[in-house]
Amino acid sequence: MSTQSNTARKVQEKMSFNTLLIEEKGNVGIITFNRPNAQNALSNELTQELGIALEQNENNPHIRVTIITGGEKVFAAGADIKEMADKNYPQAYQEDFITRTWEKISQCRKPIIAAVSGYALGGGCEIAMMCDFIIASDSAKFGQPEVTIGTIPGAGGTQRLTRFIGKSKAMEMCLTGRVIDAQEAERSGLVSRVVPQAKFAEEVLNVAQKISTFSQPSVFMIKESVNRAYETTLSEGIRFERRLFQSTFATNDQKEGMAAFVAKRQPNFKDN
Ligand code: DAK
Repeated sequence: MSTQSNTARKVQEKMSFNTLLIEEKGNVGIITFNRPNAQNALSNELTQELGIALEQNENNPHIRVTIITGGEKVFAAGADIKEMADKNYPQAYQEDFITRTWEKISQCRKPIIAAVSGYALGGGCEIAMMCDFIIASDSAKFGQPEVTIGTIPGAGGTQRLTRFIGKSKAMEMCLTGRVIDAQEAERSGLVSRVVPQAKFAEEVLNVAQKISTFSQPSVFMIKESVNRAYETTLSEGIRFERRLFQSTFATNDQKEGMAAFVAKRQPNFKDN
């Protein structure tokens, strides 16, 4: 595709969202929350647009990895409190309050990296945890402060956080609303690593670009297999992993990858 039509496509995509910025860098799609006056609060419009943007990336053969970020200052300060403040229970229950629009991230097959700078609170922390892994800048802060506004985490905060950092710390964070910094998040296993702010965007892009160079069947299988670890017993998970591992020997990319290693050259994966 020509550079001119690429640019036209990007402009068109940018114009179609009110609450997100959309970019493509190589094979990486970058989705940036864009509600600077509301600490990127996750309004219904934003989560709907996020679902659409992710679906576009899933369907776009040029995009192999997505980065979700809030930019340098804040990832997201949670669901939009002003929007939900007056909701009553029958409404919340009948409309299955904001559940559908939040599901998309965990349904994507292509890898999604959360790049967190600044606050990731409440639904912001929950969205980051729905991604495949979190890279934090040294300014990142994570918390589940819902208890301080008379409610509880509603998009996996009590469940994913507990699996990631263990019961004691998750319980303390959810019961007190205590916010942890990037270093504590890394020590606890919530984030894969912490990168200085000055190098943050570049480093996250490098990680995404690296993943984008690998055979897509292998990448999808790894993602499916790691996620299976959260949903099944160890013996079932090991059996699942072994079957996927064996199935890679039916791909040309396994032949190519191993032949390239033996020949001391770079592999040329074709996703088949
Ligand atoms: N919602 C709406 N507006 C928000 C907001 C939020 N979560 N966070 C900040 N803002 C707005 C502020 O009201 C303020 O607006 P104006 O007054 O200028 O109109 C503007 O953003 C700037 O914020 P601050 O003046 O407060 O900025 P500070 O730097 O002083 O403080 C802060 C930054 C992030 C520490 C603070 O804004 C803060 O504590 N925000 C609220 C954090 C919070 O409680 N978050 C949890 C929200 S509950 C579910 C899915 C998700 C959820 C539930 C269910 N389902 C799928 C079922 C999630 C629930 C939540 O996240």
